[in-house]
Amino acid sequence: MNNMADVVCIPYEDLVSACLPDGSNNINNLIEKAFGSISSTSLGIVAITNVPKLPSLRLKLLPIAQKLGTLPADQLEEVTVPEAEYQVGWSHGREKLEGDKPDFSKGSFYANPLTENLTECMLERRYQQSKKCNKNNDIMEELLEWDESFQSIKTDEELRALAQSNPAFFAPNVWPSRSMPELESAFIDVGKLVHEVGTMVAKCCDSYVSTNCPGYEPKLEKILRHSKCCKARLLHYFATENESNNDSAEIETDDTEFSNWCGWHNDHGSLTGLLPALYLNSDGEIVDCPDSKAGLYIKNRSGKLVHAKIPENAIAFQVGETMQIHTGGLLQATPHAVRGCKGGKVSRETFAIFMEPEYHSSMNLPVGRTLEDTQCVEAEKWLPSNVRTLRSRWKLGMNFGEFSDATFAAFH
Ligand SMILES: O=C(O)CCC(=O)C(=O)O
Ligand SMILES: [Fe+2]
Repeated sequence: MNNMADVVCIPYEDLVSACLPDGSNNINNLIEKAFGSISSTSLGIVAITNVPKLPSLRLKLLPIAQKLGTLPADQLEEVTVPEAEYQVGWSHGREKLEGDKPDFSKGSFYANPLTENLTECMLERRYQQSKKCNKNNDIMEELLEWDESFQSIKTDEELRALAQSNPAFFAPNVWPSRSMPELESAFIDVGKLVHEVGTMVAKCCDSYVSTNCPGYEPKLEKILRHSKCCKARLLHYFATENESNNDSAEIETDDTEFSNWCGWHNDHGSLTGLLPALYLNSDGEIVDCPDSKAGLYIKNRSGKLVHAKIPENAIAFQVGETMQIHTGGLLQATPHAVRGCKGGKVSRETFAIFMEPEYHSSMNLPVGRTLEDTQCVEAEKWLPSNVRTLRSRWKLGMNFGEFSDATFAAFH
């Protein structure tokens, strides 16, 4: 059974030209095919190909994931932050897989590529806003209107108190500067590149949604452009030991058995950027994956299980549940999981960048779209029954921080 599918691809140059101000080169048809809820084959993922500088930056970053994952325990300890609930720095065995099993199959290193310290960055912005808000400065005006924390948080102390009580959301970055000094710049360079391309993808999403929902006020691009809340995750999937490769076996029908590298889930932010994974042997050499069935799987709108193939020169982008809410379900997140590699003692390295609104951003629907459109049963039908659905974590009136807390509690 070969259920390998190419994802919808958009050359980088076409993305750039779709973002030109006159809008004549829009790619609404491709956005619908990749992300749209009305497209039955949509996988909720798109690959932007031929991104300049990507191949060299990717090859600089991903091998570091393996080196980090195999550092001695005491060095990993130095970048492990239990007070931040392992949401910055190194995290291993802290997430729960389906069935509440702790996940030891991968290690993650989390940091924000846009700012070292989200709280300080927000405080600095407040200072700028208070200084300049009477001046006729278009960018500052847009930012002031966009920044919902400015209205709901009255003093700097209030913001500091919120940050202290939500370290998983606000904790500053930590870096293994002594044991892995090359990580920081490699991580930030790729993170910023993905964020830049993601902002263009978001603009094209705005264009598609505006065409299909007259009450929509474009917000996806603004979120990506203004939000400093961006969590990137360098992933090292440990080689699976003692499992033989039985290439003739059909895909297991049991989802839990199948998703042994990364359990089934929907991403919960606005847009996730994802690099094509690199497979390495234990000497750190790049190898072809010895198991043709290993890798990223997605369930499409009709529940079909698809092995997603991301071209090597591309950055993939996936719809998150926050984007699903903000578009009233016109664009939909899709359940995905990673199947482990059997045999060959090969590890898998990748990088995911979760681009999110800030803590106080509202999670409202566009005018003209209903709750039923948004948390559409179809979008949740294909999650394994023990994975918490969107409707169980999100209620109208929540802000992103509250939604994020509810989601975090469901998976930890
Ligand atoms: O490793 C991958 O390809 C996907 C990772 C993923 O889905 C996630 O971190 O949310
Ligand atoms: Fe994911």
